[in-house]
Amino acid sequence: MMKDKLQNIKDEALKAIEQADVPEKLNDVRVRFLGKKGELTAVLKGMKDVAPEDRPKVGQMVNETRAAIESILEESKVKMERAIREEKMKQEVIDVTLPAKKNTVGHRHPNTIALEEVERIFTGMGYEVVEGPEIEYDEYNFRKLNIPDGHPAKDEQDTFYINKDIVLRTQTSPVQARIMEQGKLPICILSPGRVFRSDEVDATHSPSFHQIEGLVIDKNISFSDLKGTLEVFAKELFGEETKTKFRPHHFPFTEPSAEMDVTCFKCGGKGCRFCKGSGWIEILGCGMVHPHVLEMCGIDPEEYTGFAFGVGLERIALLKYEIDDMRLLYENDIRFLKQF
Ligand code: 2NL
Repeated sequence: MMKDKLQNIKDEALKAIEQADVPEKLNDVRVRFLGKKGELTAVLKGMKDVAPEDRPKVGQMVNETRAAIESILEESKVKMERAIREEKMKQEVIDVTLPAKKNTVGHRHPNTIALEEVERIFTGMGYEVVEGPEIEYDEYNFRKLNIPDGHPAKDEQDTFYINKDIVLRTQTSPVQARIMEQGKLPICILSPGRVFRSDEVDATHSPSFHQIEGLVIDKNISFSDLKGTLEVFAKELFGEETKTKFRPHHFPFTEPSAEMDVTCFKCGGKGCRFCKGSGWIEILGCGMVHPHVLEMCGIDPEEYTGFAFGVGLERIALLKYEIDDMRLLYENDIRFLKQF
């Protein structure tokens, strides 16, 4: 009788195990048959109704049944887990023969390439690169650079005013004026950075562009130092065969002032479409720092002299990469940018 009962429990358990399709259901089977309130445990609890001489035998049968159910449960669990893992592996398989994702690492903007080239040339000659604020006092942007009130450069048409004393800098010279004021001499610096003019956008103008200015101040600095330095710069940037030409010009902050032309690197000076037939290309403005500027920045012009120059970064980038429209530099069209 007891034997039949145990056999029934075992059959029931096996059926339940067979029907279990997830590990949680196997666990349910364990609880239902082997748990504290399980069917097999109930049989053990009913031992008191079994004749004492039969108890060891019944006990042994119960244990055997428990062991049998346990071992089948364990076996099913292992099988089920293996199946689950195999299914997962199948789904997560990596097809190493698929074409790789295109590597879209970018590169430096042509402006940045040109800037780093110019910086390389001047740091090689001992210049230190310095930066300063893009929003400046009128005082530093104009007055200390000998640009008095009423000067055309100060016209509202040309300058962005924050208020009557503060402007978006129209040049990077104020950075240099601040260095001069600190009073540590000699000075040999390069100040690149963004500048602003109230210009309409066209092929050669933008309300925001970049300038690289340089300033050297020491005892006995002369115009020949300026010429020699900028000639080295031109040769490094455009090639050893490049010739330079200085034309008199006017800037309020330098005296004398000049513009430097280089021989056209396309035709070597014979004249072509690129240099509009002249053989020369204008690349920068320069001059000896005006004594009044030195004075206003706390430097004695009797003791010290210096030269300064200013280059438009976009102009260099356009020339170097033969780009004919400045707007292309700002549109950030990847099809354009990836050519450089
Ligand atoms: C140009 C001309 C120039 C300077 C910038 C300068 C700075 C100080 C004192 C004197 Cl602190 N001069 N800078 C001098 C001459 C020309 O730039 O056409 N730039 C695009």
